[in-house]
Amino acid sequence: MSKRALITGITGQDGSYLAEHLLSLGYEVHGLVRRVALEQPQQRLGRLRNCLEDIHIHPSNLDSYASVFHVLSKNRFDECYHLAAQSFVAESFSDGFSTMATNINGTHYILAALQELQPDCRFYFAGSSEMFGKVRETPQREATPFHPRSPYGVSKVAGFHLTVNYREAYGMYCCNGILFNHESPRRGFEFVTRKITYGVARIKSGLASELRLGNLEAKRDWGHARDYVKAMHLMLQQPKPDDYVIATGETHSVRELCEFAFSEVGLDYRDYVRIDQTVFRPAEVDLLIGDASKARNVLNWEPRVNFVGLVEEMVQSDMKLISAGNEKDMPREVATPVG
Ligand code: NDP
Ligand code: GDR
Repeated sequence: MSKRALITGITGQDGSYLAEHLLSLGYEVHGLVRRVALEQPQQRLGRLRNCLEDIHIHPSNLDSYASVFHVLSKNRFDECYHLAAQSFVAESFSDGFSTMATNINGTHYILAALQELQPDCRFYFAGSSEMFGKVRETPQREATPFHPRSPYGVSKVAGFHLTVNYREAYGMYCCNGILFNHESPRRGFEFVTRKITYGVARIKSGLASELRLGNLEAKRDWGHARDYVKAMHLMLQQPKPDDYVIATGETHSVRELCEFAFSEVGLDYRDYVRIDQTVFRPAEVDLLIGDASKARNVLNWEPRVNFVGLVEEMVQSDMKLISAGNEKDMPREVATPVG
């Protein structure tokens, strides 16, 4: 009998790759999807175009316990990957309340409903390197203390501890992935990697003449989403539940990212990048670099794509997107207003 998995946030970057990965392993894949997405399938289900026919969609909103409870009372799952969240750090400064509500309550609703209805279902929580924030040690590992720097980071620390608490209090199989930044051609346009690679493609194609960015000195450990969803699955296959850092162990600044991305199409970023003070955040996470030794040793997990490969893939994909004139996939403008 094939295993059944539920993915919250299946319409997002990670949800789409995870759905494809689990299908390739023979899973029956179910996803929670907001009703508004079902009403605009072209735009909102676009990342699922490769597998939409093969998955089971349940309309549900994380903001309602009743809606989560309803789905879990009607369907049994072996594994639940809880990926849904307001995931844009900058937006969490603009509206910390809704980020907290979705990210903390949403996680609590899923855990509480699972405990009530199917406590044997294995649970994965999408924790984040943003929990380390103002880092206390470098590189960051599972034992590094948290010091979040945004409402988003605070919400993920709360989700992390809720997950540990359900594991300890009720003996449930609950794992935290502490994933460092991971990107892909399916990344949202508001995140800096995609903003840059799409901006590069627009400039190269003559559709734009500049790219406005904020802090170029921030450093991140960027990996590929396709590699990272495999680690999520591996975490739920172990004899005991645990928490794991997933990272490449390489760090680069936003400036280096610009340098690589522009040079991929033969341009010099200094001719096009303009600094926009409105894009700076009230509190910044300056440096992230992860130590994924535990995942390497216990899960036998290794990232396949490095920074250069990732940037190349994203730039080439955005060049193709623009040359195909695929308007429906494009945002009206690249610049994102952030607090
Ligand atoms: P995305 O922003 O691409 O996807 C977020 C998903 O959450 C979407 O499917 C979205 O649905 C859904 N969602 C948001 N709010 C609600 C709600 N109220 N009810 C139901 N669904 C909701 O994120 P990623 O795929 O990049 O990330 C997946 C998870 O991993 C997130 O929790 C993120 O915080 C975390 N994470 C991501 C990292 C990264 O680098 N990508 C690193 C570490 C952690 P809709 O399409 O309807 O908006
Ligand atoms: P992050 O990703 O905040 O690390 O969260 P993002 O790509 O938004 O920012 C990375 C760094 O780039 C700097 N930056 C800019 N960022 C954006 N978005 N737009 C700009 O114009 C810009 N200019 C500079 C930022 O200040 C920051 O330092 C991502 C999300 O996926 C989270 O959900 C996830 O938990 C973490 O990664 C790990």
